[in-house]
This record gives sequence, structure tokens and C-alpha cells, in this order.
Amino acid sequence: MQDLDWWKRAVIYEVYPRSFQDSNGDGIGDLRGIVERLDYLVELGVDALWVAPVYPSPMADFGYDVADYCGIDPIFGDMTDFDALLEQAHRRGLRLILDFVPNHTSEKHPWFIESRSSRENEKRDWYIWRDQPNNWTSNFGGSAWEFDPRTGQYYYHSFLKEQPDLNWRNPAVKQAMFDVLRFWLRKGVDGFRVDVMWMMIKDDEFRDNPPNPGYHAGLSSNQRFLPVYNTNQPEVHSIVAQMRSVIDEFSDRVLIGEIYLPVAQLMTYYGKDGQGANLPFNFHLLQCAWSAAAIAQVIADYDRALPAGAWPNWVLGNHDQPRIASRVGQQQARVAAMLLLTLPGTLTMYYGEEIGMTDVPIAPEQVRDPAEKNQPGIGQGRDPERTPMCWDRSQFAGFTTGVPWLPLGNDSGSVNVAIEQQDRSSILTLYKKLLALRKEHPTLVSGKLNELRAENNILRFRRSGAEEIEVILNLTNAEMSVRTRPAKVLVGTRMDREGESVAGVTTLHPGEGFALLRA
Ligand code: TEU
Ligand code: CA
Repeated sequence: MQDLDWWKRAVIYEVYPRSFQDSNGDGIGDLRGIVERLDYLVELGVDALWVAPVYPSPMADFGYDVADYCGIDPIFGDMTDFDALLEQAHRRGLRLILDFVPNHTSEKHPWFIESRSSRENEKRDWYIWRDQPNNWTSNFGGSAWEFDPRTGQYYYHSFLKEQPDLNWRNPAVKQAMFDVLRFWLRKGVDGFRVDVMWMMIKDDEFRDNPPNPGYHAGLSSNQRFLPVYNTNQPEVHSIVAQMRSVIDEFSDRVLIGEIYLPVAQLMTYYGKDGQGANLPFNFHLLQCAWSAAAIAQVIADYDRALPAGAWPNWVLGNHDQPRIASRVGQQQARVAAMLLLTLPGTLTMYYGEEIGMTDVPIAPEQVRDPAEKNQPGIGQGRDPERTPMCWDRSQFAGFTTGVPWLPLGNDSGSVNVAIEQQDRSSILTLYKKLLALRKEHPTLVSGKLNELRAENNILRFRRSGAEEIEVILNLTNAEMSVRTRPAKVLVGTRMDREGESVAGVTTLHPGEGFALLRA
């Protein structure tokens, strides 16, 4: 285990900084707030934090519109606060991963201000300018092309018009962005999660996308066409490989790619001879139906498609996706926890998952997310999964002394860290136990995955290494019986059977799961 790279053994915890901990009462989380909670993360048992963007930004897309790649937005603090966070994290043995947003900048980035100032400007070609738009659409609705009257051309934006796309065909852009990576790597950050890695470069002929035969009213306008020519272009791989070599100029760092693609295409991001991303995020549990058969299929397909030498990874949630406890319910959220933490490779969890936080309903006048504002009511909004972390049962859940930027869930009186820490059978206690088991039993990290099966909506698989651990998950709401070999319960989702011996027929409560150590 010790000879595996740190990131191969790691469980990564995503912090959405606006919502984790506010330190100054303005209702928005910040860097000093994160520092205050580092001891909690150590106690929880995660290994690394990935912090969503904290760079100077007009916040049109809450930090994913970057106006300066080498600074800190005053909302979050300043560079001294950042350096303190990095130092305090490292002092506790936690790694720190930053969010790198290479596809687009803010329209307020000095590069874009220059670029739009005249067709002759030296930075004109740093962005994507055309005389005529084609049919490419924005992820947040409408055309991806915005007419700029001053110079009479259109610029391309995969997301908001406030987020113009950089032109990664321009070598000067590449060099400038690679220097941004070096700036943070030199400070000592442990790696990057790269935003929309698969979108970084576009067809150089700007061909129209074909219509999507599956489109119907009620879907985002971005679904009208298949993104054949504006995403996942063959040229992206050389950029990823170059990013990887920049990362590799430093020792012990990790390159993670945000990539929403089917398994076969996803795997290409590991790169030729493993010279691509260390971890192309595997989001396939996020969208799969919550049944034993569907999950087994996802695991088998992923496992089978993994190239030789590639390291697997699994994700249960992030700041763009409905929370797992809302998707599958509180009981199955425990099954999901056990599933995630017994799968091979590197795992990523999203803040609040460990306490069973749910999506918070957002009234129309409370909407902050531009994705929802642009196309209301069709389920594009991401505010529900971005609400403040619930630390205790005080008025604003210990998140802030002011008014939180998004409302708290009305379950925050019972779904919070303080209460769950006192409860031997809470989901938080289960997460801690599972995280500890992963450290005690390296087989869970790097053992083989075999005997995967789904029967009667019960999911089973074995992890085999120095020892053999069997995972049995009851995806049903009924009591179910299973046959097992003689084994000892390492942990059960109800936290009440640890150490029990099982053999022959064992009964599982509705939504109960076990990890068993073979006797
Ligand atoms: O997300 C990219 C992305 O594909 C999402 O927009 C996703 O399609 C959407 O949220 C629906 O689930 C990344 C960031 O994670 C997201 O927060 C940013 O808004 C986006 O890029 C633009 O930077
Ligand atoms: Ca604050």
C-alpha cells in the first residue's frame, strides 16, 4: 500500500468553498472557514481536499468564470489565507487539489478585455472569434455565439456569454495556462481537477453539429444537437498530455479530468502509454439507475474498459449533481456509502454526503445558479446541492453568523455533524468506519474485484488481495436472505453487527449492506 502513489490510496473530499464554512459573517464560505474545519476532515478520515475555484471572479458562474488565475477572490480571503490553508492542510497530512478552469475565462479577464478591444489586438486570437455563428449551443442554453458589436464578430462560449472560451490552438494560450499550473505547483499544491477537460478544443472547421434524434421539449436547448464537433476532439489528447508533463515537472502531483463521456471515450483520457490524466473522473455511478443490476453493469463495463496500468476511480456526487441522499433516499444513501468505499481505486465524495445532506428546494426568488436562471424549471439548477454544510443545530447550522447565501435545508436540525457525531449508528459514523476500514484493509483499495453479481436486486462482489472481503448490498426495501461463506462482519450499514460471525443463510434488513471478511 505504501508504495502506491498517495493519490491512488486517496479518498478525495470536494469542498464547495462558498458553502463549507463562513469565517466572517458575510454568509459566504471562505478559506479561513476551511482551515477551521480541517480537523474535522482529518477525523472523518479523508486524504485530500479538492476546493472548487477561489480565484478572483465576477461570480457569474460562482468562480468558474476566472478573472485572474493566480489570485484569490476577496470573498474567499487573500493569498496569505491561501498559503495558510495549504500549510495547515499539509501539516495535518491532507493534500490540497485546486480547480483549474482552462476552457474559458471570465469576460472580465484582462486577456479577454484586450481580445475584444480590436481585431488587430495581440490577444485577439486567444479566444475564438468568427464572422458567422454555426449551430453550436451553450451548456447553459441558447447559442454558444455572442455578437460583439465593437469589432463586428462573434465569440464562442461553451457556457455563459460571460465565460468566453480560450483558443487552445494558440501556442501562446497554452504557454500562459501552463505557467498558471506551475505557479500553483511551485507553491506546493498537490494537483488539479481540470474543469471540462473534454471540451478544451473544438473542430477547426467549425462544422455544424448534427441534430439529436432524442431531443424533446422540456430538455435543455443544449440537447438539440449532438456535441460531435465542439467537444471531445482528437486534438484534446495532446493538450492533456502536455498538461501532464507540466504536472510531472514536479513530483507527487495528480491530474484529474472532469469528463462526462461514455466509458469507451472516457478511457482515452488516460492517454497513450498512460501519459494523459491520472484520473479521468468516472461519473458513471451518478447517472445509473439505482438497482443492483444497473450498478453491476456499470462496474463491470468500467472494469472491463480500463486500459492496462490505468488506475480506477469512482464518484458519488459533486456540485453539479443532485445529492445521493435525495436521489436514492436516506436508507439507500448508506448502501451508496458502502458501495463507494469498497470499490477499487481513488474515490471522490462531496461535502455533506457523509451526513446525509439532501437537495434543498429553492424558491424562484432564491435562485442563484445561472443555469437555472437561463432555463427555469427544467431541472438545470444546481443550487439545491450547493447549500451550506450543516455543522450543528444552531440557527444557521454553524455555517455562518450572518445570512447564508443559499438557504439551509429544513432537516438541518437533525442532519448535522454535531448530532451525528454523538450517534453511534449515524451515517456519519458509518462513513468514518468505512474510511477507517479502507486504511486498515488495503485490499479494498487495490485488491482485485471479482464475483460481481446482481440477484434479486442484491449486489455482491468480492475484493481479493492479501485477504478476501465480500460486499453484499440489499438494494431493495424488503428483508432479504443471502447465503454466505463463513466470514466476520467488518461493518454493516446499520452499524450494529460489527464482529459478528456469519455462515450459511444471513438475513439483510431492507436497504442493509455488509462488508464481510472471509474467515
Ligand atoms: O461543469 C461542466 C458541466 O458539464 C456541467 O455544466 C454540467 O453539464 C451541468 O452542471 C449539468 O449537470 C463544470 C463545472 O463543474 C460547473 O460547475 C461549471 O458551471 C462548468 O464546468 C463551467 O465551468
Ligand atoms: Ca465569508
